[in-house]
Amino acid sequence: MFAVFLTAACAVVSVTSHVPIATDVVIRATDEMSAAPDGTFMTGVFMTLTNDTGHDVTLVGGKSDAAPMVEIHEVVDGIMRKKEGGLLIKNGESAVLKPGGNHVMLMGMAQELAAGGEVTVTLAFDDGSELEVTGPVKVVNLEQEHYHSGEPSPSMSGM
Ligand SMILES: [Cu+2]
Repeated sequence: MFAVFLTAACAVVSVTSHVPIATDVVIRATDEMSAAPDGTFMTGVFMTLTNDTGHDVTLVGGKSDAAPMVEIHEVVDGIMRKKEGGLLIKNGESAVLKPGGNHVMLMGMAQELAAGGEVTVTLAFDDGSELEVTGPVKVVNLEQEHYHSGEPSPSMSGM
């Protein structure tokens, strides 16, 4: 009995000490700007990840019931793209995932994501560890971030 109890206690410790801590998790509510050319929707997940694990970690991807695809993105010259190799968070440092910067991307969603609910995303790190984060779906201002690689076309939003 004692050995079983010890094993369970150790499992809890390993979960809390080897994964960064997520705070201020927000999922952006979709709108006409988040429609992909193939008719699906995509949106950003923003948060602060603080790495107190004792070692460097890299956020490499994730999964969510809300979307078939989850990618790690960066924004370069106002255009977002997949961040090759993932997002490195050095030990003792925090990574701020925000509009116009690095973010987690939910992709391939069949429906728009209305403000008001909650979404859970399981983040995956390069060492095989996972972190489940849940945040509210909110309207987030995206003026610094273009969701399409072409020029913004406000005139098309009414079509
Ligand atoms: Cu993105």
